[in-house]
Amino acid sequence: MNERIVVGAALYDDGRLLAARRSAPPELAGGWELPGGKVEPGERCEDALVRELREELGVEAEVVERVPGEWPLAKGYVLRVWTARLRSGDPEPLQDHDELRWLAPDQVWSVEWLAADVPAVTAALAVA
Ligand code: 9L3
Ligand code: MG
Repeated sequence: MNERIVVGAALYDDGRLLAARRSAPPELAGGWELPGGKVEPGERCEDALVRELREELGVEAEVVERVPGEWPLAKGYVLRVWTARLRSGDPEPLQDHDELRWLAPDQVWSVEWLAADVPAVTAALAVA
């Protein structure tokens, strides 16, 4: 069952990791996250991730590999993360974000990640 799973992408291009600043909801606004969102009933996690990146950023991405681990979110949701590669398009903040930033390895901790994303980013860096 894919109930209560949120998928996030450690999306890489040219060795840099994409961080997205949330503009909604108010309690998360201003925090940076790995882009993604809720898996729909019956949807594969990897398909949800590709769909979310298309909807939120207007890009086509390829899922590369699962980042081991699962991180708790509000309301019983959990965050699972995959590394992903940009195939086409230039990410734009189309939904729920007001800024995007490509982070070089030495810049990864220069943004204020959401609490759940801190361990997720740490784990993603370990596999990338
Ligand atoms: N969330 C946290 N970190 C992330 C993502 C993609 C999502 N990297 C949280 C924020 C919301 C919930 O999960 O509370 C659902 O995300 P969305 O569908 O609003 O993107
Ligand atoms: Mg989202």
